[in-house]
Amino acid sequence: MKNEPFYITTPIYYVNDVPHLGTAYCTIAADVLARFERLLGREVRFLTGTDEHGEKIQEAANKKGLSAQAFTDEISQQFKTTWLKLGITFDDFIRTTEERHKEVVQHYIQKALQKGDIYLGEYEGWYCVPDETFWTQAQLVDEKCPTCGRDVKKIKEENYFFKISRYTEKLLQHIDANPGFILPESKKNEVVSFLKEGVRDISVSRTSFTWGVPFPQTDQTKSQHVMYVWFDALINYISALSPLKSSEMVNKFWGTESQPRAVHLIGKDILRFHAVYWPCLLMSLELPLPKRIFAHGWWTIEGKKMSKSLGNTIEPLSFTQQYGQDAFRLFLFREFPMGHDGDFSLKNFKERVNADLANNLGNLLNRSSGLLIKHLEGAIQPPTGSDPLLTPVTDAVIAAHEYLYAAGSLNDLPMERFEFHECLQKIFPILTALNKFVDSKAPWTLAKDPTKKIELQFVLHSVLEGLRIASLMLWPFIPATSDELLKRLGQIGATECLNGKSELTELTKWGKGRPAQLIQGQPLFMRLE
Ligand code: ME8
Repeated sequence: MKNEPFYITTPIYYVNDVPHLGTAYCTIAADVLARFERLLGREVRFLTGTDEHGEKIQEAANKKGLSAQAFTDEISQQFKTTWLKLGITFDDFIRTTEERHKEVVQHYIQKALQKGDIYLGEYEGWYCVPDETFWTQAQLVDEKCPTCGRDVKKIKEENYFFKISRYTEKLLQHIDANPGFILPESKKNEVVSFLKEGVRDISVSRTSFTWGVPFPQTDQTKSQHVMYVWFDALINYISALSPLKSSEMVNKFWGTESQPRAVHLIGKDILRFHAVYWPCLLMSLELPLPKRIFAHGWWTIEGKKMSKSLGNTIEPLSFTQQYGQDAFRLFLFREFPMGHDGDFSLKNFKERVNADLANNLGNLLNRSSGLLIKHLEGAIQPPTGSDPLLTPVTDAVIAAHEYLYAAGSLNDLPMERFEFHECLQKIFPILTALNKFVDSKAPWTLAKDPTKKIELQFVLHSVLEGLRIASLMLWPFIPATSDELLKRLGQIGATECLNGKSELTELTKWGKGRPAQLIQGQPLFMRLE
């Protein structure tokens, strides 16, 4: 619904690494959804940021011979700059080392302590530093971390523990009552079985290092505890809404129990933290749960696990400088559904860009605008007339429109369920049908016969009308291309929807184009060899 607040978050990224394909994928996906919602007229808040505390970051800083603060300042800036250069439209960038975050973490922990949900104990077991995760002996696989396969270390230290079991039954009920809470379905099932097995109380503080948010001191301990990095990190989703200053942002973007607003997009590796620990902590704090947690799959590169040591990571900035941002953005969601794992290969990337963008979109624009300039003085009009050969085009427009903007309940569109792949599969048939229409009508032949001028007009105006609609629908995925195309066609573009002057769902119907003068330009996409 128009004007409704919408809150989308990415994970906050650890600063021991720089932006790569995996983090770019998640951030771009959140950007696509943020743009889609803004285009619909909603008031969007899009949060991303960096996760800067914990043992792993302290070790990484030591290795570089920098103070943890200097180290995190440097890498956090790198994330922010990369996202800005990639055209990511985040509204806020939170760093866990910021005062505004730390004070909220301490406030909430104090609250959970007062509630009696936190107690002092001793942890003895295994710890995976790269994943910042506690494991029991029985959970290890071949003595290694069961999720990342790396070495674990034995630790024994005083920790505060969170009585998570107090909330797991309530969480199971919530999951059951809210089918879209954890998506995709397969991930929901994983969470449910994990919960049903019974969850052990979890450490929420550490004592063997100091790089973290200081844990509120209690009478029971003399040691200085710092927050366990995951409990510090998860709170970012609310601390960024300044809950201690006023309840305005929290009410608006976090929402209420009956109208939750927050949508957390995460990778499948961090599902348990988001879908189990975080909701239980929120229940303890008596705060509403998020509306949705969506776990996306993992990318491999040319069939291999992406890793720094293999040197096969994709650096998003240099890749997009070479191949273009829109091509990259489209490819990420065009190949496979977001809940699946997928492989990034240059060959597939080039084939996809050539088929979808150079041929289907770019070449169609070139062909039709060339003829329009040559034979009709570049004059664009909404198409008048009819032809059964056009029906597959208008049918494809109706089908895409239905699916994108009206399917499901109004408040839960396929894009909001991260069905980006499926949405693209509804939009691209418009372009395929248009290309077929052009081929069968052969406007280059019509142009040779002066008695066929009306038909020629109808064909070219129809093609440009179809291109107008498809590019508006594609704007969240390929914003620069869409802006350029609509500018050349002299049509209302995203800006008018964003500033509330036009209604996207009206504008994307057949026949809503306006008379204009075509502006010719360079091909939008060159074929990649
Ligand atoms: O986990 N394909 O941060 P992070 C797809 N700080 N996604 C990938 C990927 C790949 N090959 N590699 C990594 C953290 N990712 C915590 C989050 S949130 C409160 C704290 C994704 O920098 C991964 O799935 O290790 C995860 O969602 C994200 O990158 C951040 O990972």
